[in-house]
Amino acid sequence: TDPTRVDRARGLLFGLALGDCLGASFEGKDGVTEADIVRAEHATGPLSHTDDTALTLVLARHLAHRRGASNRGRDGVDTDVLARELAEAWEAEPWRGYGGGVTTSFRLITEGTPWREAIRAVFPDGSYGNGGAMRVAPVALAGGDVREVAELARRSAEVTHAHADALHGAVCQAVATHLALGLDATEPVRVARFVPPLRECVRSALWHDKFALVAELADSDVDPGQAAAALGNDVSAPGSVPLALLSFLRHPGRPVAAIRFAIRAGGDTDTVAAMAGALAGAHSGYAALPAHAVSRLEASRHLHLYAEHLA
Ligand code: F2R
Ligand code: MG
Ligand code: MG
Ligand code: MG
Repeated sequence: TDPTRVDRARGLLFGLALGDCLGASFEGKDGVTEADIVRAEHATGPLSHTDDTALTLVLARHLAHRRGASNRGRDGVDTDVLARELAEAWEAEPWRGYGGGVTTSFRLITEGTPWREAIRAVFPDGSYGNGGAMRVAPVALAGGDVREVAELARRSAEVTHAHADALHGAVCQAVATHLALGLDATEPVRVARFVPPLRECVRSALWHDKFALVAELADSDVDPGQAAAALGNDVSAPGSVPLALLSFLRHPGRPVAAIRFAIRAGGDTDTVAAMAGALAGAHSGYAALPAHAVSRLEASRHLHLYAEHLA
């Protein structure tokens, strides 16, 4: 049966956290097998998350507090407040595996530097890292339509990432997640439902080429290594967001398979698996996630809370 809105909201947040936690222990490792990942899924003890889930929770809380009367359009993200909230989360737990550039930005913000200045301190043209995309998924629940989701995504990412490719990555991930939320989970997933709106929201030749490749590979039997070679699997936004989308599209209705594919593709495994998990969870819902692994997630209580708020 088609999952309810709240089941999809939970699926989105728990799918993201599950991908992050499972992917984290395989970051940068070669030759990871399906059996290695299955072992990680079935182990005991808490599953701890990284910066991906930590900052997703910050954005989810930010959006949840801005629901109601002022929930339409630009009011959903207050950039000055969000920049401070993200930097405070880093300051409280700097050991969660943050990128080098964003670490400097967050330190400067906590010291009082305006965010627009702080985010160009390390990279004058801005970071093209995937940090804006990795945390953006809750925006898919806050925006009413594709246009609004794209605008909220851009605003949520620009407080750390000034480079156009980082913003494109956040828009792509948020819009794709919004589309996944709206699809009937009992029907086949068609790539043609994703590519035209993504092309419309992300106006860049580089990204249009990536979408064309994703569409081609979604109907093929490429293995994770081949997918990574074709699309990239690194910490840049264009080198990771398309791979996450492909991981989801290749495994409709099977969130765990999407996450495993993302991890076996190697490279930035926590982030690609987190983004694939958000897409797959938004589409299939919480009940489709593995109960044992989900019960071990460190942030379980807050994930439930924000899913209910944002649904
Ligand atoms: N950083 C990691 N993983 C590697 C380190 C793990 C750590 N040592 C540990 O185990 O504790 N993971 C997390 O970072 C990614 C998100 O990054 P974000 O938030 O975008 O950060 P940043 O620093 O802005 O960008 C990441 C790197 O990309 C390169 N880069 C970006 N823009 C650049 C530019 N304009 N010119 C040159 N290089 C640029 C830099 O190497 C940045 O450090 C996620 O994977 C998350 O899980
Ligand atoms: Mg991480
Ligand atoms: Mg970031
Ligand atoms: Mg990562």
